[in-house]
Amino acid sequence: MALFKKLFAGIKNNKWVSGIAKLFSGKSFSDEFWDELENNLIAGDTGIDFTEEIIDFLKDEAKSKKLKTPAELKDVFINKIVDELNTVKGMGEDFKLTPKPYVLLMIGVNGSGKTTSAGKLAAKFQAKNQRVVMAAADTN
Ligand SMILES: Nc1nc2c(ncn2[C@@H]2O[C@H](COP(=O)(O)OP(=O)(O)OP(=O)(O)O)[C@@H](O)[C@H]2O)c(=O)[nH]1
Ligand SMILES: [Mg+2]
Repeated sequence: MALFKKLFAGIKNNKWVSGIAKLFSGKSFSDEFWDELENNLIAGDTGIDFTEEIIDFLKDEAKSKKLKTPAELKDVFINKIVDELNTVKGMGEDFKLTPKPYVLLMIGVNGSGKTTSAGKLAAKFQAKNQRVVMAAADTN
């Protein structure tokens, strides 16, 4: 759980996170609340299938637990995301940067964020005094 505390502490000032937090401070479960939540999740890369799963799950929880306000649903929402993150293989584990040279291969469809993620990783490694070399390649 320490990982998620760190993760949430690191992103608490993020615009997207504060938008979601604001949404969950709303007064009622209006259609607007569910629409806004759906839009925010999709904009936050949650993916259409998982977004639908979250919304359906939260609607069921709100109904079965007779919740009246989004604030009462906030912890249920957070736990749902944390449970999903916990299913990701290697979640929370550090990269083991051995043996040297340590090679990371980024593969993905066009525009899926490879270069951005490579840049973020390179910055992290450099901050730990690792030397980073980047190389790009393409299929033909
Ligand atoms: N929402 C969101 N956008 C991202 C993320 N990472 C990258 N982007 C944006 O997605 C767009 C494409 O990112 P790139 O890093 O250029 O993707 P790429 O896979 O290297 O793209 P190609 O080299 O063209 O295949 C840019 O506008 C990025 O700002 C992310 O984690 N979330
Ligand atoms: Mg790229």
